[in-house]
Amino acid sequence: MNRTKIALVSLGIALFSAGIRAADEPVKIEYTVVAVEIEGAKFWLPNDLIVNKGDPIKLNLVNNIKSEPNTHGYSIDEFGVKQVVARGETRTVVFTASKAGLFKIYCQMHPKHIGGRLLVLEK
Ligand SMILES: [Cu+2]
Repeated sequence: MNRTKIALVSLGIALFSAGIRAADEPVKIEYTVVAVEIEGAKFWLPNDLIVNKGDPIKLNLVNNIKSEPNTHGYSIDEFGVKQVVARGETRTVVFTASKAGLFKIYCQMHPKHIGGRLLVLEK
């Protein structure tokens, strides 16, 4: 085998190894969740999120509601999530889904704002 072939085989082994290591690492779950208004009702969409216990979660919260008021909240009490997002802005929330179960997602500022559920599956 010449040096070029040895180098390519080594590179292939290195990439294969990197692939195995990456598969063992926890998957980072990232969702973009958008506040929208549909026929007068305000929603966070998608309203239901599904993750595995232990997953590190990143949520990008976008407020696209054009009507007043111009700020909306996004809360998940069990994971200490409590964010306020102004119209046209994006806020990021990072947390780990450390326990399994079904948890309420809601706007802490407006009880009528339709929230959702976070389903954390036991691995
Ligand atoms: Cu709201």
